[in-house]
Amino acid sequence: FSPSYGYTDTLDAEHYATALRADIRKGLTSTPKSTSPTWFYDARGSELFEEITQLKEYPLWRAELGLFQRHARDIASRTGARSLVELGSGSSTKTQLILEALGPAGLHYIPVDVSADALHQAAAQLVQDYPELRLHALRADFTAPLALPGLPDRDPRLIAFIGSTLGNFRGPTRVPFLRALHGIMRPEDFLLLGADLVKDTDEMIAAYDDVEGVTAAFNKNLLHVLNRELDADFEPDAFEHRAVWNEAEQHIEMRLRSLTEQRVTIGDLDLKVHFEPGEEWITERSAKFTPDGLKAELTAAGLSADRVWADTDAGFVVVLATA
Ligand code: AVJ
Repeated sequence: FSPSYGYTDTLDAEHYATALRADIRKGLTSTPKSTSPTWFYDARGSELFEEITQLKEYPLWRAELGLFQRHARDIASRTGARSLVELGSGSSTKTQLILEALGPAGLHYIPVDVSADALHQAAAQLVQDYPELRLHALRADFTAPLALPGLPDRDPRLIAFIGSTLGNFRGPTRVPFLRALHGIMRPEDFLLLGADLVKDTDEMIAAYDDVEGVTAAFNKNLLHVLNRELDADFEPDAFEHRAVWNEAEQHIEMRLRSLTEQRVTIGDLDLKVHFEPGEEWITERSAKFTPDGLKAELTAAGLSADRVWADTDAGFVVVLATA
């Protein structure tokens, strides 16, 4: 007997390639060059992100884990959810605490991620550990409108958007995104949000520039993805990893800095991209929040932050919001 799970891929080869090409063409012909962090997460990128979560310089992942260890029961009893939808589920490690608190028997769990490998790995393990869990993995880009696979009409749903993934949205796009989430929620549903807070600049930068160079490898993995997926000829050694705090926009920027003047060919785009010596390409933005700012954004999206759990040492909050 091997327990099974459902799987829907909304990012079939064609969708993935179309979205990748559009983003890379636009991003590498803009000034400054700037691309979406979505493309980091192939199998290797997902593995490197898992390593990042274990770094001493990256306390946010553990801070959120601790908040779930302390408050999962409270979250479960406040929501009474029988369906859990997780956006950007990755390895689903932390989600297990929520699953267990909600009661996995008969619970519908919909992990949503762009990485097929991460989804299959997590799903296979979860259905083995919780054979009565009704798991349906959804490979999708959750920044686009989401069609959820059949969930029971009755019973409240919990949408989990944890790990400070909301930080990947730029300021002006966050409220529209949250409003779209509000749009797929019914009055009885809940949103569980994890967000990293603004703190000491050096601490924030260190979280994206660890001494072991794991984050640098994660950043440069983008070049390997583009070489493979778009027939490009990026030379990873010709770029340097950088992490910078953007005070005006309240986000960390991960950048790839071109060490020399160079011209890169992206075969599948029929595009040659020129880099000045020292030119910096923004590969990810990771916004940091204040509790009041986050509440204001939720309110502007029609949501209300009913409960906030904080780790004040690490500077991280988990918010439970209602529609
Ligand atoms: C998964 C988007 C929350 O921004 O902290 C970690 C990704 N990038 N180190 C973050 C990431 C570099 C992470 N998020």
